[in-house]
Amino acid sequence: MKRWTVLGLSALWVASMVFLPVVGGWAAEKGGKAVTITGEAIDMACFFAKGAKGSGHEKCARMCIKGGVPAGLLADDGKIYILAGDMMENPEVFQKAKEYAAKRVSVTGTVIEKDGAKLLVVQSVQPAR
Ligand SMILES: [Cu+2]
Repeated sequence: MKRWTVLGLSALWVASMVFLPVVGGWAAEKGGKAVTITGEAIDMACFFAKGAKGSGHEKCARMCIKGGVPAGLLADDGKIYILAGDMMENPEVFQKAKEYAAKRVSVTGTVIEKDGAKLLVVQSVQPAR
C-alpha cells in the first residue's frame, strides 16, 4: 500500500468509528429494506490502489482489514460497497464479516447511498455458495 493510501484510509477508518453508530441507528430508524448481495469481501486499500483481490490476495486482505483498513464488498455485478456495522444493534456480525477477507460471501443488510458511495450496513453474512 502506498503511504498516502494508508493515511487516507486510516482517516476514513477513524471517521467511520465515530459516525457508524449514528449511521447504524439511522438505517434502522428509516426502516431501510434489507437486501442480500453476493460478491467478494475485499480490503479497500489494496483493491482501490492496485485492484488486488481473489485467493492470491487473501493473506494481505486479512492483514489490511485486521489493521483497520475498511472492508468492502465487490458485488458480482461490479458494484463496490463499503461494509459498515450497526454498532448499537449488531456489532458482532460486522466483526464476523471482516473474517471473510478475500472470500465469496452473501451479505444481507441495508444500503445507504450518498454522493456516489454505497454503504452496506451488515445484518448477516454467510459464505456464498
Ligand atoms: Cu491488502
